[in-house]
Amino acid sequence: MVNLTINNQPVSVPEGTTLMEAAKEIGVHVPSLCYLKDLNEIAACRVCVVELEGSEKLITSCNNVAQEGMVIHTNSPKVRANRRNTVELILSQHDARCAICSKSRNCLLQDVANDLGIQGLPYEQHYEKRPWNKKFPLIRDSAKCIKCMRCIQICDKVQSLGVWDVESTGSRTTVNVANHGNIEDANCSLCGQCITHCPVGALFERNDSPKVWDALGVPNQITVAQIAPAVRTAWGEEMGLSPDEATVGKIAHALKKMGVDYVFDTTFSADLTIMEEATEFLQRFTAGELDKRPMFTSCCPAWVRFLQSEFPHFLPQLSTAKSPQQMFGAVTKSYFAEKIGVNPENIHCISVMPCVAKKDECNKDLYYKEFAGKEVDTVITTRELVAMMRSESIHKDNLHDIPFDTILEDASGAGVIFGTTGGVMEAALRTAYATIMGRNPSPDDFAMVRNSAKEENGILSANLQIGAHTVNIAVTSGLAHARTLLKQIEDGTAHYHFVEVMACPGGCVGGGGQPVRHGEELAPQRGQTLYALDGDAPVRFSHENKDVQALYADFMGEPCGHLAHQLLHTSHQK
Ligand code: HC0
Ligand code: SF4
Repeated sequence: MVNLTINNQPVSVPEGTTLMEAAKEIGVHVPSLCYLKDLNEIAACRVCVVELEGSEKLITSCNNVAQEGMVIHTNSPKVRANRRNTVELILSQHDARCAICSKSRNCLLQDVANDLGIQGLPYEQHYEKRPWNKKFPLIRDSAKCIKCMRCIQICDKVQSLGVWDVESTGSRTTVNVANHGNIEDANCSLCGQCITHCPVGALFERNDSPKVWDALGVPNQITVAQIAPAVRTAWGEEMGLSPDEATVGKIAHALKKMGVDYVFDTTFSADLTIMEEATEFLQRFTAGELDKRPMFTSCCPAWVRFLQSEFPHFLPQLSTAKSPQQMFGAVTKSYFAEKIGVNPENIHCISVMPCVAKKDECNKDLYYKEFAGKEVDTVITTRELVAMMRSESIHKDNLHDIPFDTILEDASGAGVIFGTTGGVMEAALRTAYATIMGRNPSPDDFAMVRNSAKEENGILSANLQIGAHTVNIAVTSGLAHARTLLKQIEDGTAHYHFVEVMACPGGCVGGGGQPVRHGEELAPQRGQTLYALDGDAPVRFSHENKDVQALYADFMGEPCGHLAHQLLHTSHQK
């Protein structure tokens, strides 16, 4: 252990602990704009300076480690003056029109400047506004970038994509798409992790809420909304609600208040996806189609984009099942439209997703009888949903649980856990087991697939015995982990039958469209919320979803049958 003094308090920390972490041990917060634990400890912003007694110069606390006998002051007059000057210089190169910024009220720079009492700038402001394709789902505003390098690090180290890079040198140093490229041509998966790790408003999603408001105002148009599993775990964070209070029924109520005609749960179509995907898996598995092993899940569009751009030879191994979002749109504009007697042309399908890549996935077209158009018309993120609630003056105290509309209402616990890493696999295994064995397993029999983040390389693998069959499965999240797994499959060191990949660490609960709490990775605790909902659910198997059963009986026929293929499956080739 190393003993030192911070702000006149003694502290003992293990060797190698940074000064910032040591201060945290005794409840002292040292501000920073760039620091990300284990990912970005490069002192790019220099806001985290502290005073070391006996040293002329201030030192940065995020990348200097505690040493025996150090006497540190984190907030001395000298520190405050230096920190203030640093932040003033950053602000002089930043478009600080906070009232019209996407990150206003949730911006680290705003917080630090406010905490330092900065109310004017001694420097003239200069910032560069570069052009950007505003139609792309991910937007970058160069005038807001503070060169903290977080986006570069998260994209490089966690997603192994390297979309962002440093450009120019000295005072002209900035961040841009690597190799001076365009974002459309970069291998951007649209996972949105750069957005959720940007401390300011330099990265954000395309705002599609105006499209929703417009759709709600079109006379004689029916609006149908679906709410993704992971949204329920996080929207309450922005509204001051605990996980217990922030129910999905309240989101349904809020959407109805905004004027949406029908509100459903994507969990319904997650169950439908399992019916298709588990059937497809068993067909491939029992047919011994070795060339198509492993079968990969296909419901994460960022993962699909990653394969399309970097590993196209694996595309035939993706399940052909559409994602629950797209299946929901397809069912809405076929079966549901017929049930309510409305022309699908007159339905606007809205998705509320934790995800940025879903804004791209929804560009797929549906062809059904005379209808040719989008399955899903508009996708908004959890953050956009909360912003819409605010703009409609919807207060948490005025919301209560309402049920989803019929006839796409029922939802199982298996569908709910789709929103967290391992959830799709677990749900599929529950149904695959029932199909093979003719009886349900205990719902928690496959709980061993839940903790891929705890594995050394982030890849959880297991050999499962189902009757006479041994099924080798793997689960991972984060594209760097996925890349490792693909390399293992390519070089023959790993052999699986079925693999689940979600691009965002922890799965959709940690999605790029979820609310941001700077410095906190909330995916694990949001995932626990989904497991608790599954544990309490009256139905825990996708194949026992009554409305899914009715859909097959009344309309769709058999899983993987002719109509199911037409409406619920797709090719992922680009
Ligand atoms: Fe997900 Fe999904 S679980 S990808 O994360 O499969 O976005 O929540 O909606 O489609 O259901 C996201 C979340 C979904 C889909 C579902 C899947
Ligand atoms: Fe979207 Fe979920 Fe994939 Fe993240 S893990 S890109 S939130 S579908």
